[in-house]
Amino acid sequence: MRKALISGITGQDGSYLAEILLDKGYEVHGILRRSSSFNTSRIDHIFDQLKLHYGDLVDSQSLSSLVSDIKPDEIYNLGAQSHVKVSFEIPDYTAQVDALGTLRFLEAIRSCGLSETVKFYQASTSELYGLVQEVPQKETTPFYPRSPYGVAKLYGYWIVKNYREAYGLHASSGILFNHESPRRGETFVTKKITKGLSRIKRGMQEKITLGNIYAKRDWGHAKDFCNAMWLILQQEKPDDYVISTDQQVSVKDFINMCLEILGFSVEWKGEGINEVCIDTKTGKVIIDISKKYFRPSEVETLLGDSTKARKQLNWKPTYNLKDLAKEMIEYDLEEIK
Ligand code: NAP
Ligand code: F7E
Repeated sequence: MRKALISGITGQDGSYLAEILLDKGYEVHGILRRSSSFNTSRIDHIFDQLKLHYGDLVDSQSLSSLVSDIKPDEIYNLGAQSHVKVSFEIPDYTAQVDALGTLRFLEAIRSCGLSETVKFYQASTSELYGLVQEVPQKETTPFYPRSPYGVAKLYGYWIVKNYREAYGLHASSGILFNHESPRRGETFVTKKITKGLSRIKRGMQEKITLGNIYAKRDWGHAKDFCNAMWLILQQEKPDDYVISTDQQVSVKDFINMCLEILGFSVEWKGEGINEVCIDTKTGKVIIDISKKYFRPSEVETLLGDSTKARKQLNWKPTYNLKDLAKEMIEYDLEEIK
């Protein structure tokens, strides 16, 4: 039986990837961070089928012990401080986990003498492109990260490439563009919108307050993107791949899509920080803007070109954005009930 070890198994992607690997018959091990309260809600439905171990990406010793005890065939490094805005507030910690955590994992593999047998997947990101140097962005597009998160992930990307070249490790990066799901963390913009608007619809909340609604993203479904992670590690040779839907919309477009799904009739008024969205039935402001949610340096636009993955991995997304938004809203409405 093939064995996989996942860091970040309690996160959005970790939970979908664990399901995919269990379905394929893997023995799935996951790294759990110690928390004062339960942090396994995304994997509770498969909890009994998983082998969970305490560990942390800032703790080299825990990574080495896990790698040497489990001797996994595949390692998926999904653990990260993954919030871009938060990375401006805790840049040192973000670098410790997202940059050096990747190095610690690679060193654990090397020091356990498993360089020739383990396949390593690195959760890389479209945030590497930041202030985009080319449209659309593909594997050869120069990087220009715009946040401590992006810079930390840039180190992760390069150290993976270096260990591949220096030690022959089967180590690959998936450069994934934004991907969402009902399990998305509540402080990311799509979930904040679907959950907030669902609560407003049910009369449980007055309004949501957002930041830059003119930022554009290439949003896909986490399930589709986690399938790509597995495909990347099944390739004979390690390599880096952009994974994206190759379509772009603004945050405001996504809001309007969700408003339509929920049956709101609205009017947008004002500009910049004074822009508001008014529910025309009640006359109430349901969305406003605050500087609080703007970033010190923003990634204004991201659009992927996933031709390489589509050709070499035979991968393509199966969800469109409207189906994704509907699935998120249905989940949120059900949860509110
Ligand atoms: P997420 O929901 O925020 O999950 C992050 C996971 O990392 C959680 O399991 C978290 O544990 C764990 N973690 C945080 N700090 C850790 C540490 N010090 N040691 C060990 N584990 C730690 O993120 P996601 O959306 O699933 O993303 C998965 C990965 O893909 C991340 O590396 C992210 O940066 C990257 N990525 C995400 C996207 C996207 O759009 N979702 C796009 C490109 C790349 P707790 O549950 O205990 O907090
Ligand atoms: O922001 C704007 C915000 O936080 C998207 C992570 O998974 O994807 C994610 O990073 C956009 C930004 O995702 C609010 O300024 C407006 O332009 O949902 P987000 P992100 O920063 O793109 C990448 C690929 C990753 O790798 C990351 O790990 O939406 N925005 N108003 C807002 N964003 C948030 N969070 N909250 C707002 O109120």
